Amino acid sequence: MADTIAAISTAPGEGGIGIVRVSGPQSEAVMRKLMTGCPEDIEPRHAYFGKVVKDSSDPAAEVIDEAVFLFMKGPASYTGEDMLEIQGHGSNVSLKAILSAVLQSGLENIRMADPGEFTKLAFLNGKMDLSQAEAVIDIIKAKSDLSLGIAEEQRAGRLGDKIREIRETLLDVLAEMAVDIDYPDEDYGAESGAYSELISKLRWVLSDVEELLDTASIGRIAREGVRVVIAGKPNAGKSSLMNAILGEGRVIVTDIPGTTRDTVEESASMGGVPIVLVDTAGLRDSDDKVEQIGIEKTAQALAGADLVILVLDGSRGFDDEDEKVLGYLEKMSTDNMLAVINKEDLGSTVSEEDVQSKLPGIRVITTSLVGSGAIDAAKKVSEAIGEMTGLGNIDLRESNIVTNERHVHMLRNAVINLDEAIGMLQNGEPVEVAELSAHYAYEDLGKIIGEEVGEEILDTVFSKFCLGK
Ligand SMILES: Nc1nc2c(ncn2[C@@H]2O[C@H](COP(=O)(O)OP(=O)(O)OP(=O)(O)O)[C@@H](O)[C@H]2O)c(=O)[nH]1
Ligand SMILES: [Mg+2]
Repeated sequence: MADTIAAISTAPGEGGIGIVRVSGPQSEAVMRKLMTGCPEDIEPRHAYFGKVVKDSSDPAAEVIDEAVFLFMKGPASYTGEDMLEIQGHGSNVSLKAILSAVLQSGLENIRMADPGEFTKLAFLNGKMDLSQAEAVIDIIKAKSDLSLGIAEEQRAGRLGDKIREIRETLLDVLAEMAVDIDYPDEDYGAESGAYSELISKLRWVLSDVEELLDTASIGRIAREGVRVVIAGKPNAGKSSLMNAILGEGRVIVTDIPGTTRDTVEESASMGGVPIVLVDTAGLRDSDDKVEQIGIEKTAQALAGADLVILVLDGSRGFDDEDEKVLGYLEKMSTDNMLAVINKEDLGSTVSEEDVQSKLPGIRVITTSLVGSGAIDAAKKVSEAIGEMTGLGNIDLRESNIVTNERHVHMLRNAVINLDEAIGMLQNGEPVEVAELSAHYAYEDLGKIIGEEVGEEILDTVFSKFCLGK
């Protein structure tokens, strides 16, 4: 008999409800054993309310909890096997007690589930392909609307469908190559121009793969967030802006120039786009050792920035310190910069035109970060950043976005192998060799959806899951 596995599927901690999940042939028997007054005929997908005990045949059995018992008959379940959900109170203690009652029920072949094992079963039982199973982790771990939206598309099978479509085309090309290998005297061969047809078909496949690969940069942002670094001279209001965007007093703000000495990172979401916001030490020449190190860190943060918010003190005018700051931004395109002329409430001596004459093409906004101005400023900055990333209004239904590092790796391998195959045909090398490379590409793509994958890949993928999923 196949194993029956069990785990607590809800997050640890206190919750309204908590769920113990069971999958495998003994699921129904577990329900009979643990539920008092369990009906003779258990109707699948029907919610039964009852007491949870270790052994329902013992009238004196101690009650562990009251719960809803939900039995699902395979294959119409998440894993494809018979499944049982025991939905009790969200208490760590009672859930652990229910789980151990399941594990110690005396029924055969029951054990704790491994992390991700429910989803692994779903994959192995053909309920979803590997890219869909991986999307399940992404959904659980999503930190923004964008990453959730992409993961949801992938879970629905969008990426898998595209990969299957590309593979089908490639399979046709492989078949044509095989004909050429089997019947070399036929009307094929370099002279007849048949190679050029094979080449153009392989190029077509290649461009499809490359198109997917091109989305990986958006995928990275969805996964890691856009790195937005706030920079400027001391006292301009960088930390005040950071706090305004986060809506809390996260970093220290004082009127002493050089308050912020270290870079401070926080995750945020702007217009649905995941952001990693970095506050930095003000840039200036300093004799203070700690401040110098801080400034060095600012320079590093700028080097790794996707976008920079340059904060200027409008009340002080554009001075030598600002010029110094510009020096640090020299190598960066103004497309990736937002200038914020701050302290509008004190009257501004810096105009939008002044800034644009120094940094042609830069987007400029004016803010006041004191009092209620902070909310308005945060909104303005968020909107600008959302627009600059171009991700705020991305149409997920129109795009197939690759977020997963493993998928990116496989797509890159496929590109290399397709390139190789094309090159060989162009050089008039035997079709056999080119076919081999094209076949490797076919396998690379298959690995994305879980075909041609070994245990090792599966283990790596599913070990990233939490217990109970
Ligand atoms: N009047 C006015 N004061 C502001 C505004 N924004 C910030 N300040 C004040 O300016 C001073 C410096 O603000 P911070 O946010 O600490 O400036 P910073 O750029 O982080 O400074 P360093 O960390 O020293 O580089 C504080 O006293 C703030 O209250 C503003 O819009 N108007
Ligand atoms: Mg600061």
